[in-house]
Amino acid sequence: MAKQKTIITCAITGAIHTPTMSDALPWTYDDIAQQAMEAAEAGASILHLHARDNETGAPSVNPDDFTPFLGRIKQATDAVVNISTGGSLTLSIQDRIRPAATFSAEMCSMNMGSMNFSFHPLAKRYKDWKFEWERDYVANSDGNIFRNTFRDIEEAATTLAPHDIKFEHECYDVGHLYNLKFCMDIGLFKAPVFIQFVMGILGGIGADIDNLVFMKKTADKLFGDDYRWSVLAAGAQQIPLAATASQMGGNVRVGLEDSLFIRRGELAESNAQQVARIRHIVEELGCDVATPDEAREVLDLKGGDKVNF
Ligand code: KMH
Ligand code: ZN
Repeated sequence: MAKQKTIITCAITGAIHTPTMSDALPWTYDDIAQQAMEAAEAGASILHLHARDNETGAPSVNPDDFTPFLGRIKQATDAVVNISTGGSLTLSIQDRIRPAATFSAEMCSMNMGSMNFSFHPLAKRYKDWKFEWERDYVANSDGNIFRNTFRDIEEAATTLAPHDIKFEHECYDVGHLYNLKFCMDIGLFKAPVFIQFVMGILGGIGADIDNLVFMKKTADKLFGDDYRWSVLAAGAQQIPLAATASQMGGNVRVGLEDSLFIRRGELAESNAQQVARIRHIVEELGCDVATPDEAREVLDLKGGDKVNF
């Protein structure tokens, strides 16, 4: 059997948990479009996208804040567009799924459990904030629940079902894999699912190799070999764990949404720089990187001509 190619997802802009503490983080329509195109050029076959209000810089789930960059990305690249349904910690699931439904994207995220998704330690690290709202949003995240109840997941799944969108099932801990299995058993999602092991978020599982192996073994136990997977490690372990995942037969996600750095202590210049770095490592380690059409085939996507933008 031919060796599976590595799919690189790039998550372009921080919205839920990455304050704008680097000038490289794109948040305007133009910069999101530009960096997404460059990331695709560098080898990302999937672009995971959030939007920001272009006046306040706040995370936005208003489809009008997606329109200005979605069309440009589609015209300039054949990358798969994956729209976030995470939105922001404080929004309802009904609001959060609106962009994915409006644009009937090929993919969207699906967060598989509720958690105290917290990044409040950052409030002590920074003094000057790009946007004033970020100070309180970050500091108060220790008291915030990122709500993804079974009822929320069911609502998202049933609302989005007619759109034939492939989900990136974001699992932040081992229990979320069991949540996914339960949801599959009651018919909400069909195999083969695409699972993103999300590691290194405070409130979820830590980003280390033992935990990655445990997540993978648990997923093997629950889903057999009828699933695809990828790793997103937030922060310093982003590139090291992605490299490890590629050697374990998994796919990788990088991007400034999850880490502002290219290596320890050095801010990344762009999303494309992170994509180029992981691509180089993966190829040096003997894996080939998937093109967008190869990613479409592996993940059984509906195709870029069936989206609504
Ligand atoms: N940045 C990830 C840790 C979403 O967009 O639905 C969380 C995320 C969630 O990507
Ligand atoms: Zn996201």
